Amino acid sequence: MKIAIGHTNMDLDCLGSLILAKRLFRDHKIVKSRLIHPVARNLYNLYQNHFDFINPKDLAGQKIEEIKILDTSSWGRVKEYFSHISDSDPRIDIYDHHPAENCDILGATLHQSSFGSNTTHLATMIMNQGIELTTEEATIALTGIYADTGKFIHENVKAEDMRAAAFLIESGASLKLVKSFLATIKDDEQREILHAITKNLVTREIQGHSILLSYMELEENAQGLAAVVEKVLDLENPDAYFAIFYIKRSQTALLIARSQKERIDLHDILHVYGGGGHHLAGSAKVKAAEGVHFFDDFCLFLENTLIPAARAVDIMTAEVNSINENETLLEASIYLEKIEHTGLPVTDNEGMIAGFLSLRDIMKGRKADQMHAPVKAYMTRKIITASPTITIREIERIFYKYHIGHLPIVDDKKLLGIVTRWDYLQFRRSLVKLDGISDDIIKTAG
Ligand SMILES: [Mn+2]
Repeated sequence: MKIAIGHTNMDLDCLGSLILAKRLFRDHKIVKSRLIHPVARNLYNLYQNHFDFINPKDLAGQKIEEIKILDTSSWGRVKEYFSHISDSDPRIDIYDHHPAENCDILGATLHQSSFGSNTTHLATMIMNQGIELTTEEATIALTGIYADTGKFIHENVKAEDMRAAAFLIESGASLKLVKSFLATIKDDEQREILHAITKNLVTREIQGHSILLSYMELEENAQGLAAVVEKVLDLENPDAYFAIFYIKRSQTALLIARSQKERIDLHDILHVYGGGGHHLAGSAKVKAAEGVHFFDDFCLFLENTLIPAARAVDIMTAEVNSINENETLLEASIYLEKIEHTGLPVTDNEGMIAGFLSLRDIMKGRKADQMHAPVKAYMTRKIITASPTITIREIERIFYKYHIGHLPIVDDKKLLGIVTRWDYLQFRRSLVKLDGISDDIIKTAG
C-alpha cells in the first residue's frame, strides 16, 4: 500500500496539497487526519468524496511501501498516522514549504520549497506534467493557496504562488467558492464575541506604540477565537493587539496576540507567559484566579518590557541640506539641481528654521523675473515641523494630513534633520520580515 498524508488538524493548504497529490501519485491512498481545522471544515464537508479518504486506523496491519508527507516535515504533526503503521519500512518523501531546519522525520527525502503555500509546490508539478484538473480540484487547490498566502499579501508570497493560481483559474477554479471557504467568522458564537469585543476595545500608547487591548470573560472556551482576533486587528490596524479572554470554568486567561511591527516581538513577550508562536503571532494560556488582575498585570508588563517605538530621530537624515534665507533664488535653484532635491529647509543666520523652499516657489520667482531676490521673499513661511521624538505613526499621519513630502525635524527652532517620504518608505519596507514563516504557524499560534 502507498499513502499520502498531510499534517494533523488539516487546514486548507493541507487539503489543497492532498487533492493534487491524489492526481500526482495515482496509486497512493489519501489518509485523513482525526482532526480538521475549523477553517477547513466547510470545504471538507462539501468535498470529502473527491478525496476518497481512508482513516488512519485502516493502516493497521497493512504493509506500507511508500508515504508522501505534505505540508509538514515535523514528526509531531504526523505521528497520529504512524501510530497505526507497524512492520513496514516505507520510502518517505516530504513535500513541504516550512524551513528545512524544522525537519525531524528520520530517513525521509525532503522536497522543500519556499513558496507561500505548499499547494503551489504540487500545482507546479501538475503544470509541468501537463495534468488536467477538474474544476473541483482546481477550486480546492486554489483555496489552499489563497489561505496560506493571506490572499497573496503575506511576505512569504512568491511569483510561483501567483503562477499556480493563474493555472488553477484557467482550470476552472471558482473564486466565488474560494471566497466562501475563506470566511473565518462562521458561527453565531464567534459573531457575538466579535460584536462584544468591538464595544470594549481600548487603545493605549505604550512606549510610543499604538497598542490595542481587549478583555472579555467567557463561561467556557470558544471555538475560532483567533479568527475573531484577526478580524479586529484588520478593523483597527494597531501596531499590536492583545486580546485577553478569561475562561471562568477553567480559571484560565487565554491571551491571543498579533503584532504588525518587528519591534513588538510576541515570541519574546509570550515566552514569559509560557506561550508559543513566532514574532508576529502567538498565544498563551495562564492560570489566574482573577481575570481582571491578570489583565492589569499584563498591561503593566507591557509598559515595562516593550522596546520603544522608532521615532523621527531614528529615521531622519541628520546631515540635512539647507539654505540661508539671504541667498538668491538663482543660487538656491543651482544648489537644488546639484543635490537633486525638490525642496529644502531655509535657515536664518542663527541656524534656526525660517521656512521651506520648493522648486515650485522658485518657479514663481522665475516667472516674475526675480531670480536675484532673496530666498526669504519666496519661501513658504508657514511650515509643518516636528520634534525628534514623534513616532513613525505620527509622521505618517502628518504626511497624509498635510500632503507634504518633507518634514523638517526641529528642536525648538533649531534644524536637526529632515524626514522625507523616501525615508519613511524605506523604513516601512524593511519593517516586517516574514520570510520562511508560513500562515499555518500563524494559525496554530492561537
Ligand atoms: Mn501550509
